[in-house]
Amino acid sequence: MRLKKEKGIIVAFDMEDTEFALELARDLRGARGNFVIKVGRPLEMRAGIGILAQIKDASELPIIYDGKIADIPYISQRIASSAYDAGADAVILHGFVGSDVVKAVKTLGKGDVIAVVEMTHPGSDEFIQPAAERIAMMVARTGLEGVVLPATKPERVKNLARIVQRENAYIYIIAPGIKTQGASPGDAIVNGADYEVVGRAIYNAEEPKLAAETIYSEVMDIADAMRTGGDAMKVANAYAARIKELGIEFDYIHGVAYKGIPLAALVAMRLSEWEINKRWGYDRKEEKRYGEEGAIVGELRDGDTVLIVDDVITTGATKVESWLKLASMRRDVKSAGILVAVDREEMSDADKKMLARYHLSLYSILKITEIFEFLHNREIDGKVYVDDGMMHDFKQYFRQYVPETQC
Ligand code: O7M
Repeated sequence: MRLKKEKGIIVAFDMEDTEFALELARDLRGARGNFVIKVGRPLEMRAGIGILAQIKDASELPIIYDGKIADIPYISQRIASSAYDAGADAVILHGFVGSDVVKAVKTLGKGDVIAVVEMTHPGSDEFIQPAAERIAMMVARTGLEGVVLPATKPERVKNLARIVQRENAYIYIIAPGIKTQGASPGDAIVNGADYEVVGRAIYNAEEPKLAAETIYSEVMDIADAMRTGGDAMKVANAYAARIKELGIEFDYIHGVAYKGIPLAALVAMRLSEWEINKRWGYDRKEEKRYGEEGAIVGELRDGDTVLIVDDVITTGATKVESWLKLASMRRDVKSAGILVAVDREEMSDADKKMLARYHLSLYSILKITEIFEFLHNREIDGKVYVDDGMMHDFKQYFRQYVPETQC
């Protein structure tokens, strides 16, 4: 079972009680959300490597063996091989040990290989951080499936994610340090990570399954809202209705990779049912290999007015990047603005000025505060998703992280 490049939570199984580990594995099998289990050395040392298969059977989830392998190529390969044979779908090794070790484990071809690029603890800044950019480049070029970046240092996640994804658009990024080490759920995902790793905040919680589900739900994801064809239609409908309601005029609708890609297609289809028949396209992530003409998929023409669609907006940086690419491809391209499902209301004045500079008007279907206010103490399918505690945390987050002018 390979890990997919999608948003989710990796639950760190660092507890030492085997029975409890198996109980949580069984609980996670039916939990709401996209979960993966990472087995660390504390549990493996207590229970033996056989615990991997037991947890896999109990949870039916992908299993990562986090041995943080850091030995010579021959030994690293043997450790990884034993872990795969015991049921691991992926293994974690240290990138700093060098490309020969990384290649040796990769050539086993037995499962995903994930390398630690930079770590969450302060000591990581002493020796690892100065080399992290080079480590990132090396592991991405070696064709590994995943990298570990520190959620506790969001700027580092952003920079390093850019480096690895420039080399390899399909690599997934996992980021530990959530809650107990100080990062908030979503901090790393907003900055380009795919999975966030959570250990103590789940396995030390009074109700670990509930804690896992709650943390998952804090990580907003439109993909979740579009899980089935019917749900995707509802989402497309909401976008299309908003376009009509606002009277946005455009010739071409562009989806920002990745979430904007299905959105552009679905919204264009939905609008065509209302006789609004427009061209649509999306970013090609591996553009460099194809040159300027291959930077997008879709037919953009000189003089087009472009509407950009995406799932959420945080700083707007990726939208500006997308717009500049489109504007440089054809003559006289004009902007009809950006439409997102959710405005996280986290844009600073500088971010807003940046959008204004390129005449990129921002439209959203919902604002994050509206969502929380709507869900607050409201029961949906027998469950209250935002109770007083979560509302309090949200307000605190908002006060702490959202630029002053927004509050
Ligand atoms: O949520 P916690 O703090 O209880 O656990 C964090 C987990 O992430 C734990 O399993 C650590 O080994 C791991 N981790 C870090 O905390 N920091 C890092 O820099 C790297 C990792 C990690 O997962 O590396 C693979």
